[in-house]
Amino acid sequence: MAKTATEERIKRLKSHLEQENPSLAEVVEYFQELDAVARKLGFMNADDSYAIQIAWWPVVAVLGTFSAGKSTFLNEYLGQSLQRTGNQAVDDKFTVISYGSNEEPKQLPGLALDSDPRFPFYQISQEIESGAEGEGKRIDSYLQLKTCNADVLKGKILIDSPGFDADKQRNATLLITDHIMGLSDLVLVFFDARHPEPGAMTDTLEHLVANTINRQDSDKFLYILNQIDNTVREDNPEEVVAAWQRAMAQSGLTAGRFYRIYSESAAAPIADQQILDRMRAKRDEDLGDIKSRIEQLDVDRAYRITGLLEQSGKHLRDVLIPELIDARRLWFKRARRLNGVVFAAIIIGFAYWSLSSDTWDGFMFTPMAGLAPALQLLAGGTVVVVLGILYAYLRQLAGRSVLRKLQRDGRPGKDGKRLSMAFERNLESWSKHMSAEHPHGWSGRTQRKLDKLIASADILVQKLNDRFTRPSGSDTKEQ
Ligand SMILES: Nc1nc2c(ncn2[C@@H]2O[C@H](COP(=O)(O)OP(=O)(O)OP(=O)(O)O)[C@@H](O)[C@H]2O)c(=O)[nH]1
Ligand SMILES: [Mg+2]
Repeated sequence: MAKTATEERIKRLKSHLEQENPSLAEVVEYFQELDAVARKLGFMNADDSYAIQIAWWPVVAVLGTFSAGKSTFLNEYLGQSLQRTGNQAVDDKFTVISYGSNEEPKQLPGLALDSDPRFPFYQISQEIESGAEGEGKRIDSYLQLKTCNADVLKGKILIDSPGFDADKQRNATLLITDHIMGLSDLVLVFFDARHPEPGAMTDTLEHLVANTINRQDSDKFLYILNQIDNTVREDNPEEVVAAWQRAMAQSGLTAGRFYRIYSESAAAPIADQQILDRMRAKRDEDLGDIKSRIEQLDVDRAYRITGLLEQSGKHLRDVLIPELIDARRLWFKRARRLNGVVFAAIIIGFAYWSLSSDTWDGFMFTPMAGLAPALQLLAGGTVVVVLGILYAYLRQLAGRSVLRKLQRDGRPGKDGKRLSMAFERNLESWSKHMSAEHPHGWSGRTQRKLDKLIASADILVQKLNDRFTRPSGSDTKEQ
Protein backbone atom coordinates (compact mmCIF):
# COMPACT_ATOMS: atom_id res chain seq x y z
CA MET A 1 0.00 0.00 0.00
CA ALA A 2 1.30 3.43 -0.89
CA LYS A 3 2.29 5.45 2.13
CA THR A 4 0.58 8.75 2.68
CA ALA A 5 2.67 11.90 2.94
CA THR A 6 1.91 11.99 6.65
CA GLU A 7 3.13 8.45 7.20
CA GLU A 8 6.26 9.35 5.31
CA ARG A 9 6.77 12.40 7.52
CA ILE A 10 6.31 10.45 10.71
CA LYS A 11 8.79 7.89 9.50
CA ARG A 12 11.37 10.60 8.94
CA LEU A 13 10.56 12.16 12.29
CA LYS A 14 11.10 8.83 14.00
CA SER A 15 14.39 8.10 12.32
CA HIS A 16 15.60 11.62 13.11
CA LEU A 17 14.68 11.14 16.76
CA GLU A 18 16.19 7.67 16.92
CA GLN A 19 19.57 9.19 16.11
CA GLU A 20 19.49 11.62 18.94
CA ASN A 21 16.93 10.61 21.55
CA PRO A 22 15.49 7.10 21.24
CA SER A 23 13.11 7.51 24.17
CA LEU A 24 11.31 10.28 22.30
CA ALA A 25 11.12 8.13 19.18
CA GLU A 26 9.05 5.79 21.35
CA VAL A 27 6.73 8.63 22.27
CA VAL A 28 6.03 9.12 18.56
CA GLU A 29 4.49 5.64 18.57
CA TYR A 30 2.20 6.61 21.42
CA PHE A 31 1.08 9.63 19.43
CA GLN A 32 0.39 7.35 16.49
CA GLU A 33 -1.85 5.21 18.69
CA LEU A 34 -3.65 8.34 19.74
CA ASP A 35 -4.03 9.20 16.05
CA ALA A 36 -5.64 5.82 15.49
CA VAL A 37 -8.20 6.45 18.23
CA ALA A 38 -8.96 9.94 16.97
CA ARG A 39 -9.33 8.66 13.41
CA LYS A 40 -11.61 5.85 14.45
CA LEU A 41 -13.94 8.38 16.03
CA GLY A 42 -13.71 10.63 13.00
CA PHE A 43 -11.89 13.48 14.76
CA MET A 44 -8.96 13.23 12.42
CA ASN A 45 -8.25 12.52 8.74
CA ALA A 46 -5.71 10.00 7.60
CA ASP A 47 -3.45 12.85 6.50
CA ASP A 48 -3.37 14.42 9.93
CA SER A 49 -1.48 13.37 13.03
CA TYR A 50 -0.88 14.60 16.55
CA ALA A 51 2.79 13.81 16.04
CA ILE A 52 3.29 16.37 13.28
CA GLN A 53 1.69 19.21 15.20
CA ILE A 54 4.30 19.19 17.90
CA ALA A 55 7.50 21.17 18.09
CA TRP A 56 9.79 18.20 18.67
CA TRP A 57 12.85 20.37 18.83
CA PRO A 58 13.22 23.40 21.02
CA VAL A 59 14.57 26.32 19.07
CA VAL A 60 17.37 28.59 20.19
CA ALA A 61 17.69 31.67 18.04
CA VAL A 62 20.64 34.01 17.93
CA LEU A 63 19.65 37.49 16.83
CA GLY A 64 21.48 40.74 17.11
CA THR A 65 23.31 43.60 15.52
CA PHE A 66 25.63 42.86 12.61
CA SER A 67 29.15 41.69 13.34
CA ALA A 68 28.29 41.30 17.01
CA GLY A 69 29.86 37.84 16.94
CA LYS A 70 26.73 35.69 16.60
CA SER A 71 28.29 33.19 14.21
CA THR A 72 31.54 33.08 16.16
CA PHE A 73 29.55 32.25 19.31
CA LEU A 74 27.66 29.47 17.55
CA ASN A 75 30.80 27.96 16.04
CA GLU A 76 32.39 27.90 19.45
CA TYR A 77 29.29 26.35 20.96
CA LEU A 78 29.22 23.66 18.27
CA GLY A 79 32.96 23.12 18.39
CA GLN A 80 33.08 23.38 14.59
CA SER A 81 33.52 26.23 12.20
CA LEU A 82 30.19 25.73 10.54
CA GLN A 83 29.27 29.36 9.97
CA ARG A 84 31.32 31.94 8.17
CA THR A 85 32.47 34.83 10.30
CA GLY A 86 34.07 38.13 9.52
CA ASN A 87 34.03 41.83 10.10
CA GLN A 88 32.02 42.57 7.01
CA ALA A 89 28.41 41.60 7.09
CA VAL A 90 28.95 38.04 5.88
CA ASP A 91 25.61 36.48 6.49
CA ASP A 92 22.58 37.52 4.60
CA LYS A 93 20.53 34.44 5.34
CA PHE A 94 18.92 32.87 8.33
CA THR A 95 20.55 29.51 8.92
CA VAL A 96 18.67 26.76 10.66
CA ILE A 97 21.16 24.35 12.17
CA SER A 98 19.98 20.89 13.05
CA TYR A 99 21.60 17.64 14.07
CA GLY A 100 22.67 15.20 11.38
CA SER A 101 24.78 12.10 11.79
CA ASN A 102 26.84 12.75 8.65
CA GLU A 103 30.47 13.52 9.20
CA GLU A 104 30.31 16.37 6.69
CA PRO A 105 27.90 19.21 7.35
CA LYS A 106 25.16 19.34 4.75
CA GLN A 107 23.61 22.48 3.37
CA LEU A 108 20.11 22.62 1.96
CA PRO A 109 18.13 25.47 0.44
CA GLY A 110 15.34 27.31 2.20
CA LEU A 111 12.75 25.38 0.27
CA ALA A 112 13.69 22.31 2.33
CA LEU A 113 12.62 24.19 5.44
CA ASP A 114 9.48 25.58 3.90
CA SER A 115 8.15 22.15 3.05
CA ASP A 116 9.27 20.07 6.01
CA PRO A 117 6.97 20.14 9.04
CA ARG A 118 9.79 18.91 11.27
CA PHE A 119 11.17 22.42 11.14
CA PRO A 120 9.73 25.61 12.51
CA PHE A 121 9.64 27.28 9.11
CA TYR A 122 7.03 25.01 7.64
CA GLN A 123 5.08 27.04 5.09
CA ILE A 124 6.85 30.25 5.99
CA SER A 125 6.83 31.24 2.32
CA GLN A 126 3.08 31.76 2.51
CA GLU A 127 3.51 33.98 5.52
CA ILE A 128 6.23 35.97 3.79
CA GLU A 129 4.16 36.24 0.63
CA SER A 130 1.23 37.67 2.55
CA GLY A 131 3.47 40.28 4.21
CA ALA A 132 5.81 41.04 1.33
CA GLU A 133 4.34 40.27 -2.04
CA GLY A 134 6.58 38.40 -4.46
CA GLU A 135 9.12 37.52 -1.74
CA GLY A 136 7.59 34.17 -0.84
CA LYS A 137 9.02 32.64 -4.00
CA ARG A 138 12.46 33.87 -3.05
CA ILE A 139 12.53 31.83 0.13
CA ASP A 140 15.94 30.41 -0.79
CA SER A 141 17.50 33.83 -0.58
CA TYR A 142 16.37 34.22 3.03
CA LEU A 143 16.70 30.80 4.54
CA GLN A 144 19.01 27.86 4.50
CA LEU A 145 19.32 24.62 6.45
CA LYS A 146 22.55 23.14 7.66
CA THR A 147 23.03 19.84 9.40
CA CYS A 148 26.00 19.23 11.61
CA ASN A 149 26.95 16.30 13.80
CA ALA A 150 27.89 18.22 16.94
CA ASP A 151 26.62 16.42 20.05
CA VAL A 152 25.37 19.63 21.63
CA LEU A 153 22.90 19.90 18.75
CA LYS A 154 21.11 16.72 19.70
CA GLY A 155 17.60 17.57 20.73
CA LYS A 156 17.55 21.14 19.57
CA ILE A 157 17.59 23.48 16.63
CA LEU A 158 19.74 26.57 16.49
CA ILE A 159 19.14 29.55 14.27
CA ASP A 160 21.85 31.93 13.20
CA SER A 161 20.63 35.15 11.70
CA PRO A 162 22.04 37.86 9.50
CA GLY A 163 23.16 40.99 11.28
CA PHE A 164 20.21 43.05 12.20
CA ASP A 165 19.87 46.66 11.18
CA ALA A 166 16.26 47.68 11.35
CA ASP A 167 16.83 50.72 9.09
CA LYS A 168 17.98 48.69 6.16
CA GLN A 169 16.00 45.59 6.73
CA ARG A 170 13.74 44.30 4.03
CA ASN A 171 10.20 43.59 4.93
CA ALA A 172 10.65 39.85 4.52
CA THR A 173 13.63 39.83 6.89
CA LEU A 174 11.62 41.69 9.51
CA LEU A 175 8.82 39.19 9.08
CA ILE A 176 11.15 36.24 9.51
CA THR A 177 12.75 37.88 12.53
CA ASP A 178 9.36 38.31 14.15
CA HIS A 179 8.42 34.77 13.26
CA ILE A 180 11.61 33.50 14.89
CA MET A 181 11.04 35.57 18.00
CA GLY A 182 7.61 34.02 18.27
CA LEU A 183 8.49 30.40 17.78
CA SER A 184 11.80 30.21 19.62
CA ASP A 185 12.09 28.78 23.07
CA LEU A 186 15.11 30.89 23.80
CA VAL A 187 16.34 34.02 22.02
CA LEU A 188 19.87 35.26 22.50
CA VAL A 189 19.99 38.92 21.54
CA PHE A 190 23.57 39.88 20.78
CA PHE A 191 25.02 43.35 21.08
CA ASP A 192 28.54 44.40 20.35
CA ALA A 193 30.64 46.07 23.05
CA ARG A 194 32.40 48.03 20.33
CA HIS A 195 29.24 49.98 19.58
CA PRO A 196 27.08 50.06 22.64
CA GLU A 197 26.23 53.73 22.18
CA PRO A 198 22.50 54.30 22.12
CA GLY A 199 22.29 56.50 19.03
CA ALA A 200 23.55 53.98 16.55
CA MET A 201 21.32 51.22 17.78
CA THR A 202 18.08 53.02 18.31
CA ASP A 203 16.09 51.37 15.54
CA THR A 204 17.62 48.00 16.13
CA LEU A 205 16.86 48.29 19.80
CA GLU A 206 13.39 49.37 18.97
CA HIS A 207 12.75 46.16 17.12
CA LEU A 208 14.79 43.67 19.09
CA VAL A 209 14.21 45.01 22.54
CA ALA A 210 11.14 47.18 22.71
CA ASN A 211 9.07 44.56 20.92
CA THR A 212 10.07 41.92 23.42
CA ILE A 213 9.24 43.68 26.65
CA ASN A 214 5.50 43.35 26.78
CA ARG A 215 5.42 39.81 25.59
CA GLN A 216 4.09 37.09 27.77
CA ASP A 217 7.17 35.03 27.02
CA SER A 218 9.61 37.87 27.68
CA ASP A 219 11.78 35.77 29.98
CA LYS A 220 12.96 33.72 27.02
CA PHE A 221 15.01 36.67 25.78
CA LEU A 222 18.58 36.88 27.00
CA TYR A 223 20.45 40.13 26.30
CA ILE A 224 24.07 39.60 25.65
CA LEU A 225 26.84 42.15 25.39
CA ASN A 226 29.49 40.36 23.39
CA GLN A 227 33.14 41.12 22.70
CA ILE A 228 33.71 42.60 26.14
CA ASP A 229 37.41 41.92 25.60
CA ASN A 230 37.27 45.07 23.50
CA THR A 231 36.25 47.13 26.49
CA VAL A 232 39.40 46.51 28.51
CA ARG A 233 41.29 48.97 26.39
CA GLU A 234 38.87 51.68 27.45
CA ASP A 235 39.79 53.88 30.37
CA ASN A 236 36.70 52.79 32.15
CA PRO A 237 35.43 49.44 30.86
CA GLU A 238 32.53 49.41 33.29
CA GLU A 239 31.24 52.54 31.64
CA VAL A 240 30.75 50.64 28.36
CA VAL A 241 28.49 48.17 30.07
CA ALA A 242 26.68 50.92 31.93
CA ALA A 243 26.10 52.84 28.68
CA TRP A 244 24.68 49.71 27.12
CA GLN A 245 22.32 49.13 30.01
CA ARG A 246 21.21 52.75 29.89
CA ALA A 247 20.41 52.35 26.21
CA MET A 248 18.38 49.27 27.02
CA ALA A 249 16.60 51.06 29.83
CA GLN A 250 15.69 53.90 27.48
CA SER A 251 13.95 51.34 25.32
CA GLY A 252 12.01 50.29 28.37
CA LEU A 253 14.03 47.28 29.35
CA THR A 254 14.88 47.61 33.02
CA ALA A 255 14.37 44.10 34.31
CA GLY A 256 15.82 40.91 32.95
CA ARG A 257 19.31 39.60 32.96
CA PHE A 258 22.20 40.98 31.00
CA TYR A 259 25.12 38.81 30.10
CA ARG A 260 28.66 39.78 29.27
CA ILE A 261 30.76 37.44 27.23
CA TYR A 262 33.47 37.29 24.61
CA SER A 263 34.93 34.66 22.38
CA GLU A 264 38.21 33.27 23.57
CA SER A 265 39.38 32.42 20.07
CA ALA A 266 38.46 35.75 18.50
CA ALA A 267 39.57 38.01 21.33
CA ALA A 268 42.54 40.26 20.97
CA PRO A 269 45.42 39.30 23.28
CA ILE A 270 45.40 40.96 26.68
CA ALA A 271 48.72 41.54 28.37
CA ASP A 272 47.59 42.28 31.90
CA GLN A 273 47.03 38.92 33.54
CA GLN A 274 44.94 40.35 36.36
CA ILE A 275 42.51 42.02 33.98
CA LEU A 276 42.37 38.89 31.87
CA ASP A 277 41.57 36.69 34.87
CA ARG A 278 38.80 38.95 36.08
CA MET A 279 37.28 39.24 32.64
CA ARG A 280 37.50 35.51 32.06
CA ALA A 281 35.89 34.73 35.40
CA LYS A 282 32.98 37.01 34.59
CA ARG A 283 32.68 35.50 31.12
CA ASP A 284 32.76 31.93 32.40
CA GLU A 285 30.03 32.68 34.87
CA ASP A 286 27.75 34.29 32.31
CA LEU A 287 28.50 31.78 29.59
CA GLY A 288 27.81 28.95 32.02
CA ASP A 289 24.41 30.48 32.78
CA ILE A 290 23.60 30.86 29.10
CA LYS A 291 24.55 27.23 28.44
CA SER A 292 22.51 25.92 31.32
CA ARG A 293 19.49 27.84 30.02
CA ILE A 294 20.02 26.07 26.70
CA GLU A 295 20.40 22.66 28.35
CA GLN A 296 17.30 23.19 30.43
CA LEU A 297 15.33 23.32 27.17
CA ASP A 298 16.05 19.66 26.56
CA VAL A 299 14.58 18.74 29.93
CA ASP A 300 11.63 21.03 29.34
CA ARG A 301 10.88 19.58 25.95
CA ALA A 302 10.80 16.00 27.22
CA TYR A 303 8.21 17.02 29.81
CA ARG A 304 6.37 19.21 27.38
CA ILE A 305 6.01 16.45 24.82
CA THR A 306 4.96 13.70 27.22
CA GLY A 307 2.67 16.23 28.89
CA LEU A 308 1.18 16.94 25.50
CA LEU A 309 0.48 13.26 24.95
CA GLU A 310 -1.42 13.12 28.21
CA GLN A 311 -3.22 16.41 27.52
CA SER A 312 -4.21 15.42 24.00
CA GLY A 313 -5.50 12.07 25.23
CA LYS A 314 -7.44 13.66 28.07
CA HIS A 315 -8.72 16.39 25.80
CA LEU A 316 -10.08 13.74 23.49
CA ARG A 317 -11.63 11.68 26.26
CA ASP A 318 -12.87 14.42 28.58
CA VAL A 319 -13.71 17.27 26.22
CA LEU A 320 -14.16 16.27 22.60
CA ILE A 321 -16.00 12.99 23.12
CA PRO A 322 -18.42 14.40 25.74
CA GLU A 323 -19.15 17.27 23.36
CA LEU A 324 -19.71 14.84 20.55
CA ILE A 325 -22.12 12.95 22.80
CA ASP A 326 -23.88 16.22 23.63
CA ALA A 327 -24.20 16.94 19.94
CA ARG A 328 -25.63 13.47 19.41
CA ARG A 329 -28.12 14.04 22.23
CA LEU A 330 -29.23 17.27 20.62
CA TRP A 331 -29.48 15.47 17.30
CA PHE A 332 -31.60 12.68 18.76
CA LYS A 333 -33.80 15.17 20.54
CA ARG A 334 -34.37 17.20 17.39
CA ALA A 335 -34.93 14.02 15.39
CA ARG A 336 -37.52 12.78 17.89
CA ARG A 337 -39.31 16.09 17.87
CA LEU A 338 -39.29 16.39 14.09
CA ASN A 339 -40.40 12.81 13.58
CA GLY A 340 -43.01 13.21 16.29
CA VAL A 341 -44.54 16.22 14.61
CA VAL A 342 -44.46 14.74 11.10
CA PHE A 343 -45.74 11.31 12.09
CA ALA A 344 -48.44 12.79 14.31
CA ALA A 345 -49.51 14.87 11.32
CA ILE A 346 -49.56 11.79 9.11
CA ILE A 347 -51.57 9.75 11.61
CA ILE A 348 -54.02 12.54 12.25
CA GLY A 349 -54.30 13.26 8.53
CA PHE A 350 -54.80 9.61 7.73
CA ALA A 351 -57.28 9.15 10.54
CA TYR A 352 -59.22 12.21 9.49
CA TRP A 353 -59.28 11.18 5.85
CA SER A 354 -60.11 7.53 6.48
CA LEU A 355 -62.79 8.19 9.07
CA SER A 356 -64.43 10.97 7.16
CA SER A 357 -64.46 8.98 3.92
CA ASP A 358 -65.75 5.89 5.62
CA THR A 359 -62.87 3.63 4.55
CA TRP A 360 -63.04 1.39 7.60
CA ASP A 361 -65.34 -1.51 8.00
CA GLY A 362 -64.61 -2.63 11.52
CA PHE A 363 -60.90 -3.51 11.31
CA MET A 364 -61.13 -3.88 7.58
CA PHE A 365 -59.48 -1.17 5.45
CA THR A 366 -61.92 -1.21 2.57
CA PRO A 367 -59.69 0.27 -0.25
CA MET A 368 -57.52 -2.83 0.10
CA ALA A 369 -60.30 -5.31 0.52
CA GLY A 370 -60.52 -6.05 -3.17
CA LEU A 371 -56.83 -6.93 -3.49
CA ALA A 372 -55.30 -10.36 -3.35
CA PRO A 373 -53.67 -11.16 0.03
CA ALA A 374 -50.16 -11.05 -1.48
CA LEU A 375 -50.79 -7.62 -2.92
CA GLN A 376 -52.21 -6.50 0.39
CA LEU A 377 -48.99 -7.60 2.02
CA LEU A 378 -46.95 -5.80 -0.63
CA ALA A 379 -48.92 -2.59 -0.24
CA GLY A 380 -48.58 -2.74 3.54
CA GLY A 381 -44.85 -3.42 3.22
CA THR A 382 -44.41 -0.52 0.83
CA VAL A 383 -46.13 1.81 3.26
CA VAL A 384 -43.84 0.61 6.07
CA VAL A 385 -40.71 1.08 3.90
CA VAL A 386 -41.81 4.55 2.78
CA LEU A 387 -42.45 5.55 6.37
CA GLY A 388 -39.07 4.12 7.37
CA ILE A 389 -37.30 6.16 4.69
CA LEU A 390 -39.20 9.24 5.77
CA TYR A 391 -38.12 8.58 9.37
CA ALA A 392 -34.47 8.23 8.37
CA TYR A 393 -34.65 11.30 6.15
CA LEU A 394 -36.05 13.43 8.97
CA ARG A 395 -33.37 12.08 11.29
CA GLN A 396 -30.73 13.19 8.79
CA LEU A 397 -32.41 16.56 8.46
CA ALA A 398 -32.24 17.03 12.25
CA GLY A 399 -28.59 15.89 12.20
CA ARG A 400 -27.69 18.38 9.48
CA SER A 401 -29.24 21.18 11.50
CA VAL A 402 -27.07 20.20 14.50
CA LEU A 403 -24.00 20.06 12.23
CA ARG A 404 -24.71 23.58 11.00
CA LYS A 405 -25.09 24.73 14.58
CA LEU A 406 -21.74 23.12 15.48
CA GLN A 407 -20.05 24.81 12.55
CA ARG A 408 -21.67 28.14 13.32
CA ASP A 409 -21.24 28.48 17.04
CA GLY A 410 -19.25 25.50 18.19
CA ARG A 411 -15.67 25.58 19.39
CA PRO A 412 -13.34 27.77 17.38
CA GLY A 413 -10.29 26.54 15.50
CA LYS A 414 -9.05 23.01 15.29
CA ASP A 415 -11.34 21.62 17.97
CA GLY A 416 -14.37 22.96 16.16
CA LYS A 417 -13.25 21.37 12.91
CA ARG A 418 -12.58 18.07 14.65
CA LEU A 419 -15.98 18.02 16.31
CA SER A 420 -17.82 18.84 13.09
CA MET A 421 -15.86 16.18 11.26
CA ALA A 422 -16.58 13.50 13.84
CA PHE A 423 -20.23 14.47 14.02
CA GLU A 424 -20.55 14.28 10.27
CA ARG A 425 -19.06 10.80 10.41
CA ASN A 426 -21.80 9.89 12.90
CA LEU A 427 -24.45 11.16 10.50
CA GLU A 428 -23.11 8.95 7.76
CA SER A 429 -22.75 5.81 9.79
CA TRP A 430 -25.51 3.45 10.71
CA SER A 431 -24.17 2.97 14.16
CA LYS A 432 -25.40 -0.17 15.81
CA HIS A 433 -25.67 1.79 19.01
CA MET A 434 -28.82 3.76 18.91
CA SER A 435 -28.08 5.60 22.13
CA ALA A 436 -26.51 9.05 22.04
CA GLU A 437 -23.80 7.93 24.46
CA HIS A 438 -22.21 5.65 21.91
CA PRO A 439 -20.74 7.67 19.08
CA HIS A 440 -19.42 5.92 16.02
CA GLY A 441 -16.12 4.21 16.79
CA TRP A 442 -16.39 4.63 20.57
CA SER A 443 -16.38 0.96 21.43
CA GLY A 444 -15.39 -0.50 24.78
CA ARG A 445 -12.12 -1.56 23.25
CA THR A 446 -11.31 1.94 22.02
CA GLN A 447 -12.22 3.36 25.42
CA ARG A 448 -9.82 1.00 27.15
CA LYS A 449 -7.11 1.79 24.62
CA LEU A 450 -7.42 5.53 25.25
CA ASP A 451 -7.38 5.06 29.03
CA LYS A 452 -4.26 2.97 28.71
CA LEU A 453 -2.56 5.59 26.54
CA ILE A 454 -3.26 8.33 29.08
CA ALA A 455 -1.93 6.11 31.85
CA SER A 456 1.24 5.37 29.91
CA ALA A 457 1.90 9.10 29.54
CA ASP A 458 1.89 9.21 33.33
CA ILE A 459 4.44 6.45 33.46
CA LEU A 460 6.59 8.29 30.94
CA VAL A 461 6.56 11.39 33.14
CA GLN A 462 7.65 9.28 36.11
CA LYS A 463 10.48 7.87 34.02
CA LEU A 464 11.54 11.42 33.18
CA ASN A 465 11.45 12.38 36.83
CA ASP A 466 13.73 9.47 37.60
CA ARG A 467 16.04 10.47 34.84
CA PHE A 468 16.30 14.15 35.64
CA THR A 469 16.15 14.15 39.39
CA ARG A 470 18.12 10.91 39.88
CA PRO A 471 16.72 10.26 43.36
CA SER A 472 19.01 7.26 43.60
CA GLY A 473 21.89 9.69 43.78
CA SER A 474 23.67 8.00 40.93
CA ASP A 475 25.27 10.33 38.49
CA THR A 476 25.73 7.89 35.67
CA LYS A 477 24.95 9.56 32.42
CA GLU A 478 21.93 8.13 30.75
CA GLN A 479 20.76 8.51 27.22
N1 LIG B 1 37.57 40.81 19.88
C1 LIG B 1 36.57 40.02 19.61
N2 LIG B 1 36.19 39.79 18.36
C2 LIG B 1 35.14 38.98 18.11
C3 LIG B 1 34.42 38.36 19.16
N3 LIG B 1 33.44 37.62 18.62
C4 LIG B 1 33.54 37.76 17.29
N4 LIG B 1 34.56 38.58 16.97
C5 LIG B 1 34.96 38.99 15.63
O1 LIG B 1 33.96 39.84 15.12
C6 LIG B 1 33.79 39.67 13.73
C7 LIG B 1 32.36 39.36 13.43
O2 LIG B 1 32.01 38.10 13.98
P1 LIG B 1 30.84 37.23 13.40
O3 LIG B 1 30.76 36.02 14.27
O4 LIG B 1 30.96 37.04 11.94
O5 LIG B 1 29.63 38.19 13.69
P2 LIG B 1 28.11 38.00 13.26
O6 LIG B 1 27.31 38.63 14.32
O7 LIG B 1 27.83 36.61 12.91
O8 LIG B 1 28.08 38.91 11.96
P3 LIG B 1 26.97 38.95 10.80
O9 LIG B 1 26.50 37.54 10.61
O10 LIG B 1 27.67 39.48 9.62
O11 LIG B 1 25.94 39.84 11.31
C8 LIG B 1 34.73 38.55 13.35
O12 LIG B 1 35.87 39.09 12.78
C9 LIG B 1 35.05 37.86 14.66
O13 LIG B 1 36.33 37.29 14.64
C10 LIG B 1 34.86 38.62 20.50
O14 LIG B 1 34.30 38.15 21.49
N5 LIG B 1 35.90 39.45 20.66
MG1 LIG C 1 27.01 35.76 11.22
